[in-house]
Amino acid sequence: MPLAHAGSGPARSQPALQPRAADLVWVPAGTVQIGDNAGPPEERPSFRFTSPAFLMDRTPVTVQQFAAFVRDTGYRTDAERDGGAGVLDQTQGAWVLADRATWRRPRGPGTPAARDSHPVTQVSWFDATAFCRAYGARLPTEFEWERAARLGQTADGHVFTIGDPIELSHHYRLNAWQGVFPLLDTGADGYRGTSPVGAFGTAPSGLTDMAGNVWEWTASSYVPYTARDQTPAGESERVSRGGSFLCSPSFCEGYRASARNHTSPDTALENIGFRCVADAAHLSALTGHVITQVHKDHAP
Ligand SMILES: [Ca+2]
Repeated sequence: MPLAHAGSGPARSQPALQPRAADLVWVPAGTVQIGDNAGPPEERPSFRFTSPAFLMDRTPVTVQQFAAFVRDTGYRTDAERDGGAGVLDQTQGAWVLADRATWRRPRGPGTPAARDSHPVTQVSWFDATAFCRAYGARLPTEFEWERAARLGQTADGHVFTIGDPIELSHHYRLNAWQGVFPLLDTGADGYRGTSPVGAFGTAPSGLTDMAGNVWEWTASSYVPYTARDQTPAGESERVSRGGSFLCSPSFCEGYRASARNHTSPDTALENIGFRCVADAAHLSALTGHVITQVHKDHAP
C-alpha cells in the first residue's frame, strides 16, 4: 500500500512510494525540562514541557532510505538544484561552498560517496520536511526531540550536560571530534566523519545517535526561550539538535540534550541530517513501518 497521499508534495504525479523500511520507537507521554539554566543564553531560561506520546525513527534517516525516496519520487534536493553545499574547510575552520557536493557525495566530486548505513547529510530543512511528509510523517519539534533525548542519549542512558566527558574508560560514547579543532580530527572514536547509525549503541529508549554523528533538523523555527510565545518571522532559521562529528568538546558541546543549533532552512551542510516522527494517533498512515514499543511506562 503506497504511503503517499493527496497533497504529499514530491510524491504527486510520481511513481507510488514503496513503504519505508524504518523502525519506529514509541516515545511515551511525559513532562520534562527543556533548556538548561547553566547553558548558553539560547538555552535559558529552562522550562517544563509536557509531550503527548509520539513515534520517532529509531535512527537518523540513512543514505539508503533517502536513496529509496529519491528513486521512488525523482526528488531533487536543494543542494542538487543549487549546485553545491556546505563543508567545513579544516585548514581555515570556516564553512565553504563545495561545488556539486550533494547527499550522494557530501564533500563533492572526487571525495568518497556517502555510505548506505550512515545518516544522510547535505539535505536542507525543506528536503527533510519533504521526505517525512512523503511517508505520512513529519519532523519533530525541538521540544519533542529534547524530550526523547532526555530518555537517555547513550547506551547507558546518560543525558549530556555541560562538562560531561565523552570518553569513559577509553570508550567513546558518541561520534564527535577529537584532537585540535579544526585542524586535526584524530578519529579516536573510530570515525572522522559520519558513522553508521547505531554504531555507538542503543539508548534505553530504543533510539540511537541521539548525541553526536549529525545534527538533526527539527520542525521548529528558532526563537529565544525568552520570546517563545512570539511568532517567528516567516523566513526564520530552523533549529537542529544533537551535535555532530564536528563537535569538539573544547569548543562545542552540541551533543548535550539541551543544545540548540540554528541555520536557514535552505542550508545543506555535511553535518546535518534528520529523523522523522509521527503522532501516535496516525499509526494507520504508517503501514510498512516496524513499530517498536519500548519503555512505554518510562517515568522521566
Ligand atoms: Ca569522530
